[in-house]
Amino acid sequence: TIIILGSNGQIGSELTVALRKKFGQKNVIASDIREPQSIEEGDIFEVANVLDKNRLKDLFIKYKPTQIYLLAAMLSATGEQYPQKAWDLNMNGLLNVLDLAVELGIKKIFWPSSIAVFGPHSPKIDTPQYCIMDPNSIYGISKLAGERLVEYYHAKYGLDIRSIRYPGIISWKTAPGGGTTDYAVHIFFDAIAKGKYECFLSADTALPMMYMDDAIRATLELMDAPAQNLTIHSSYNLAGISFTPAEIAQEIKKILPNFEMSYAEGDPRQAIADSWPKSINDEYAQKDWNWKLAYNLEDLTKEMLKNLKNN
Ligand code: VAH
Repeated sequence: TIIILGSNGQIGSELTVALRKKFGQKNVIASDIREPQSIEEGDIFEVANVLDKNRLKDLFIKYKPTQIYLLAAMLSATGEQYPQKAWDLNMNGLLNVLDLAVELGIKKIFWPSSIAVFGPHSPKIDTPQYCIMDPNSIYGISKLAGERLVEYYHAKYGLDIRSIRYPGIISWKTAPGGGTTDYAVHIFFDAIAKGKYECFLSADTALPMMYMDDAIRATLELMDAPAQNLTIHSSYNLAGISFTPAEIAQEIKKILPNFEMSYAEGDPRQAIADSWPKSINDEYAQKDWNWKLAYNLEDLTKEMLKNLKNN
């Protein structure tokens, strides 16, 4: 069986659907701190707080998972409002899963990192797998510490834990919660609903982004890769596509000519975005597990507007 912790989130909700398709509905247990809005007939859901180690242990003993996906975390913007909670959730949630996986012999774990692990002194363009990493958001600090932990648990206990440094992820099914890259999701919702969007990042703020379908496929392909091919045991860079708010607005205008973009000044998320890379080098993902991106900015824009129009 497969357990996803944080199954209600932006990635978790779509990963749960993909895993049920891949492994069968009966073999996938979705779990989050509260019940989701809707549970389909036959779906298995368990309420659990990843900070409640005993509850997690009960779940792991009950379902004997061969894989665990830990998606529960507090993202960058919310983390700056509640730094102690962000650190507690992101670090102790991970430690609970790592220690229980060692204790119970759970074979494979997926844990997401982020481009947020890079900071002001990291190279901004074509950021490499290995470089200076001085994150200055609590979320980025917790993800960098998490990467050090997962590499340690792999080396010390032989844990097969795999990870991706996700760029900003763009999707339409579940709204993101408290991220800095969320503008690239909200812009589509507002373009359809209001024909205009006021962006909280400046027009020239380039960030690495990725369409959700690519992010989910990358996750499953990494988890399916033969362990002996993997040379990175912290977290794999994944490049996605880099664009600015002005560029994505331009792409939307090709389909919705009357769309109007405006920019708000002084949003605290600007400083977080400015500390992150503009583009990422993912040669290790290409080499170790043959990663290939499918959706470019044009494809992503078409998909998002098509799905939101029909949704
Ligand atoms: C955030 N969406 O904005 C997340 C992600 C790279 C960005 O980590 O915090």
